[in-house]
Amino acid sequence: MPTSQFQHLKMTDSEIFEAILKEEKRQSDELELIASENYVSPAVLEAMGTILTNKYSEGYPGKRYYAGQENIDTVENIAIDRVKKLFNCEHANIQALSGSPANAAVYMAFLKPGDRVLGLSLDHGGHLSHGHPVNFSGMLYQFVRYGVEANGYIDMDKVREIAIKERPKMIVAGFSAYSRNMDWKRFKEIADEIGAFTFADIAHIAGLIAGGQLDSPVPFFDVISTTTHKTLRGPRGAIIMCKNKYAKNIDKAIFPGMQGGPHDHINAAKAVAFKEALQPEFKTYAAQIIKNAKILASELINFGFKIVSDGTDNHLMLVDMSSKGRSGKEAEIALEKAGISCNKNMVPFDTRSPMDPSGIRLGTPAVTTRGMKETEIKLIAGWIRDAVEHADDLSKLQSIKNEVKTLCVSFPIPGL
Ligand code: DSN
Repeated sequence: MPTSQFQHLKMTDSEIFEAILKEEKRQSDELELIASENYVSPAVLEAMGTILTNKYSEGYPGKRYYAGQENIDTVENIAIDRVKKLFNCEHANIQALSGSPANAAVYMAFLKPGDRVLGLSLDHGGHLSHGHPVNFSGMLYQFVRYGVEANGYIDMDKVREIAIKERPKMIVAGFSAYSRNMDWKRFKEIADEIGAFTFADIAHIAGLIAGGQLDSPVPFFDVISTTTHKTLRGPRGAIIMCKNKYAKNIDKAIFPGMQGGPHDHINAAKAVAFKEALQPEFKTYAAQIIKNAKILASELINFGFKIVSDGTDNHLMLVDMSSKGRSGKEAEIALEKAGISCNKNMVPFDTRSPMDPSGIRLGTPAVTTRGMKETEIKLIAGWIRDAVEHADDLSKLQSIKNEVKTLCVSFPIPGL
């Protein structure tokens, strides 16, 4: 429902109402190229805003610590069944509150503090929760790292060399800024050579896997986590999937290990999103995300931008702004002034800092949800070029912003 129709909020809390209204307008009038963001359907939004938020339901369906769970159990069982169908996994826990807590639960289920884990470096596209020293994962566990090569690809022979030398107890495969296919089978073969557990964090690409466009780690890996709000297009949250033999460990790690009461309103919205992702249209959506990303990458390359690994197999790309004499931060700011959101990002082997890196990360899940295709993506690529090349020209940025708004009005976000 459009925010303007929220009669109660408008009456009781005009400050918050106004802020939400303005954010709705910002999202409507501007282009979202942050690779991890998306727009949920009105049905997902409705489920999130329900009285299920009033309930406490520690435990799992049929085994709760509080009374009054018959409807909550129905919701959770439906959500679990849908995840199993969507990803063809043996066991699913849908209670994780978000990606990092899900990953914390995975580590808790499989490791002891101090155990050695192999993961992709954050500055080569990994994630904070894959062992960065400022994150709980890097503080509690002894992470060793693999990275990408100069060509921007992970070299699986190098991963094997590091794994054999370091003998980690777990290998983590997953990323927040890597644009190439993951060789899940090879990761598993390497892990088997050294007796390590395999953990895939598919937060970024879960929707592309569910939509049948990318290979799945589920047949090979011991445990898989994903957030539900990126390409999967659900509410903010996460799930964990694993082989049946690890089900108890994962469930115990989530509750009582990590979390208290699950967020039942969010779990209902997850179930709604999983149903949407099971529809044939979702496959078309996932395929279009990748088509759009490939078009965006090739247009930008034609305009003289350097893209890490020279292209993409998924929904995202890293653009090295030094190819245009800009920093990532300068590009992010110029694009924001032009009505285009993205995030500054380190590129592999970056000599700059995380707060002022060389690159930006771009992704197509959100613009694809709006229905944008090749024609619109080409326009967007042109605006990116113009904004970056005229980053100091405020009137140019404003004129791009006006054009962005005109395009956005023709491709409204769902439910508005
Ligand atoms: N913040 C997410 C992203 O943008 O990739 C990862 O946690």
